[in-house]
Amino acid sequence: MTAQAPTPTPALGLDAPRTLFIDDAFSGAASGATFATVDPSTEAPLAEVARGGPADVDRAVAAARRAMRGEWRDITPAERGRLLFRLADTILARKEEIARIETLDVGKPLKESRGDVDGVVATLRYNAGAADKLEGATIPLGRSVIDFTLLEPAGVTAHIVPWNYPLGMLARSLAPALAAGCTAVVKPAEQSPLSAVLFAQCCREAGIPKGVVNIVTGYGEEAGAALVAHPDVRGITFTGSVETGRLVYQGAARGLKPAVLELGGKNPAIILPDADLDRAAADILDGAFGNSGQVCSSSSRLILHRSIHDAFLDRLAAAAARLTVGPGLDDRDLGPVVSAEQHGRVTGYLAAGRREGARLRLGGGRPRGLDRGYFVEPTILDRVEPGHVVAREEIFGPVAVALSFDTIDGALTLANGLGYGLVAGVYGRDIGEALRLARDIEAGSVWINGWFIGGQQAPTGGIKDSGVGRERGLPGIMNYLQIKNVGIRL
Ligand code: TXE
Repeated sequence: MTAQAPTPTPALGLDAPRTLFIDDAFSGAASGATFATVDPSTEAPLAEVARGGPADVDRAVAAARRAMRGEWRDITPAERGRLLFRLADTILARKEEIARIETLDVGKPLKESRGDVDGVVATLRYNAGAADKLEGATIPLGRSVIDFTLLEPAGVTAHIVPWNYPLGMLARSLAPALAAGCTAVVKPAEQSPLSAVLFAQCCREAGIPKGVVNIVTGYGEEAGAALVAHPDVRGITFTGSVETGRLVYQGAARGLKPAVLELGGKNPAIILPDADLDRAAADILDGAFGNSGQVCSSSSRLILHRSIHDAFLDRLAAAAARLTVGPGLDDRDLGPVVSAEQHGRVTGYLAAGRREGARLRLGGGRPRGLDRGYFVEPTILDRVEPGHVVAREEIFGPVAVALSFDTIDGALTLANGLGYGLVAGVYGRDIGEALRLARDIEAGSVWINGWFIGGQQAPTGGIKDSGVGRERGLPGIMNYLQIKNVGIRL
């Protein structure tokens, strides 16, 4: 990204890059620095954004800390819930505008961005409904003591958000934090900060009290790292790469802060010989190529029984060949990947796959007629061996890799053979077999005969290198609560 002269960002209703939202007011960075976001469909600069740094983070955390002690602390949990419901309604009323910005900034087709906004609304409503149902417990210590627990908000929380679902990931952690009574400082990804600015506008419109939600746009190593290190931040939620996740966790450990980390995956989809191949292919199509494969829980690693290997890939390749690719606003099946850097990363993996001897079953290049923009064809790599780089590393692009197995133990060894452990899928008609695999697969979620099963209610998260902790559902709210025990001797 180049530092250019600040340009107006009329798409956001701003006449200057005042994209920091601190204490209910929009401002530029203390340093005056800005950076440009780029439209991945055209490679043209899209908007100029404030490049927040440590001084801005200090100001945002101070605002969040003041809010923790003010009006926000004193309103009832039911009222907190009502405010979150109102925020959901405000966002829904601006759905088209928000979806359009998300599409311009990330490149995803409009229908996906609209779906993302619906998901944000559902997240806010789920957590809004839970705000006044967070109950402590009474602990039986005998007749001479009354002992109970209080669930108290953790305090100021930091939310470091990735670029694949900018608003979705923001809401996934912010909504439960607010439901729990915390305040927040959000650091959107530098590739896709614009929808967070609209979110801030919605917070204002919905009457979220001053300082409860603060947003600092900027780079990870500057604003993100300052937020992690800030002594007044009492909890961190991070979604992103394993590498950065380790840094964030180290920073959290230095400050003895709890951290929730979601770090992606290389998710195995095991297709058993008796699977319904048509249904499995339809699911995997969506799981591997939706959002151009930039999904932590994508079905990116196909583990196919040798007897149905070709029959399955024929179906998947036929369906994937029909997918249309184009600029996000044209609303085709796939948009570009998010950035030049990500495009380089994905095409680098495709070259590595070819070098290592994988066979290109579909795609592998730039879609015809799209000379500009960070586009990659839907791609299937076949004859991939477990040791290949493309079988081991998260590609995070529209690329599925296919491996073969002969026995259930062989499938399990492949599935569990990597450091990742986010989600896994099993397709087969023998539900006993599928459940045995679900038991033995090392992953935070296992889906049987379906992909992307879940919603606001179902906890999600990784084991091993895929992360620490769970988000969504009631466990997702517990991340933002402290348990205080009170004992009374009678
Ligand atoms: O991630 P980073 P990148 C994976 C995916 C992708 C790769 C790299 O494989 O190809 O990661 O993407 C902030 N302290 N995922 O480089 O660096 C950064 O500003 C604090 C998987 O974009 O992890 C952004 O807001 N924060 C994934 C966020 O971290 C820092 C989603 C994520 O950026 C920081 C995205 C620092 N030192 C990428 N450095 C998923 N799990 O879904 C950066 N950041």
